[in-house]
Amino acid sequence: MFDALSEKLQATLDDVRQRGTLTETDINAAMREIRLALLEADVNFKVVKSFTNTVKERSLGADVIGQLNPGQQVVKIVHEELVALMGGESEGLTFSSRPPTVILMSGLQGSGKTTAVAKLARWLKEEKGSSVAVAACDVQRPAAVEQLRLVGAQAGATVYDRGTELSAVEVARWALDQAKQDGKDVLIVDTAGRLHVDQALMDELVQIRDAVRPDTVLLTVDAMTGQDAVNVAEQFAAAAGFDGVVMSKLDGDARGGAALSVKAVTGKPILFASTGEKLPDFQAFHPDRMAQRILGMGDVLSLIEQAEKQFDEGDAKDLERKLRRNEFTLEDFLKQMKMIRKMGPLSKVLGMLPGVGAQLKDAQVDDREMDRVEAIILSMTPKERRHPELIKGGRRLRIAKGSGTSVQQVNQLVKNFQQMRKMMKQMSKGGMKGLEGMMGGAGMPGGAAGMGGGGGQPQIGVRGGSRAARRRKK
Ligand SMILES: Nc1nc2c(ncn2[C@@H]2O[C@H](COP(=O)(O)OP(=O)(O)OP(=O)(O)O)[C@@H](O)[C@H]2O)c(=O)[nH]1
Ligand SMILES: [Mg+2]
Repeated sequence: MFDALSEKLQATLDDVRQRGTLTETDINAAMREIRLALLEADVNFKVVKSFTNTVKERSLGADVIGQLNPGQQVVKIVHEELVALMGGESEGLTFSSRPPTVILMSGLQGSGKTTAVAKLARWLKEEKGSSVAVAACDVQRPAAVEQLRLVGAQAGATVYDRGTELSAVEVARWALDQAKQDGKDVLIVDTAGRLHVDQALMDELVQIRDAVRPDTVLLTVDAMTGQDAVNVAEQFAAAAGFDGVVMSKLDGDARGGAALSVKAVTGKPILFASTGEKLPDFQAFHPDRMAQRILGMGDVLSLIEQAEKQFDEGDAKDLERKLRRNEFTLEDFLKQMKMIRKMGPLSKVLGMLPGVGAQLKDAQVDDREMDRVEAIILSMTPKERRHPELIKGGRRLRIAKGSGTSVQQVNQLVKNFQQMRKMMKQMSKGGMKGLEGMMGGAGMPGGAAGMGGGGGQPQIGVRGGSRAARRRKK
């Protein structure tokens, strides 16, 4: 899914990202590429136009924020707009405060409704621990009832069916009573499809809706039908209404046009993605994760975002100045370490840096080591943090006791810090940036700029860091 689109967008954005500066001409060229890629992915042409216009406007007007270069900002904007295009923050299902929560499934014939009913039942059971019943309200064909009996049972749901003896509305009403009696958390109502959106279909849907008053009406659309799926959704929105989309058969859809257009055209988000014939092939749809997958940048984007949140430019400048003047103290070090830790466990932060993931396999990252370093520094007086050379004899013992460590560990930290400070001073001449330097990796010469680990090598609790650094230099 999205393979071709993904490839093209990535090529365009990689190119943009490499540039230090971006002219309006560069941006125009990039937008042309993006427009073509989206059109080839079968995205609705109006949607494409408005998408590229927004991205262009925002890119031209972007402020220079924090650590991002213009190219990175464009990547960020494209990502944000892709997320918005697919629905932004998805609200998910609405659950009733008085169970059962009722979900009504609608859609054209063969779109994947019955399959989606069973998959959703399973999903609710597994993810939310709900007790789920499904109602067989497709009474057009006996086979449809039989199909739901089968897949509903496989999904672990109670199946309410009356064969084809009653009308769809009657079955729906009866099933709701049953669900109440049985104390079910959720009732999902399967309905009949038609070849086309017609009045009879809409009338029946509206009648069932009025009978069971669903908390959420879902529309299943077949992603493989591309823009047809979007047109169908538009017709349903106008005629019967719905709250969210189940995009089915995404596994058979190489282009992704329907998934990218449906929210913009109907105003309703995709809530679930169905990606195969088996019951577990079903996921809640997360626009942000999907956008990341399309852009193929893994976690680089979330790193950009988090770095932006945690590091303000003023702090970075301040740090650089301190390093240059050799005024960097253990207090600053603690501050830096805390900033990094706010971004998540160290192993995760390092793993998010491009190219570092693989190296992490042999570099063990130990967050406990950082806990220890933090405890030691916190046990020092402010004066000691500014002048670590004072830490001798009795002071060492006091700090070790206060932090629950040993005198040797305190010694080691002070020694490593002094070594590091020397090294950082040298590096700062080559354009030191707060994050990179403290991470002891990611392209910094020397690699290990931290402390706490054993041996003579200063480390920030990253064992095997020197080996990784050697490999990086190759
Ligand atoms: N590959 C793939 N096949 C799917 C998916 N969802 C449904 N199908 C298949 O699509 C066909 C139709 O699915 P149904 O669930 O019966 O569709 P329906 O909308 O209930 O059809 P009617 O009841 O006839 O209106 C079945 O063969 C399903 O196995 C999916 O996500 N991926
Ligand atoms: Mg069906």
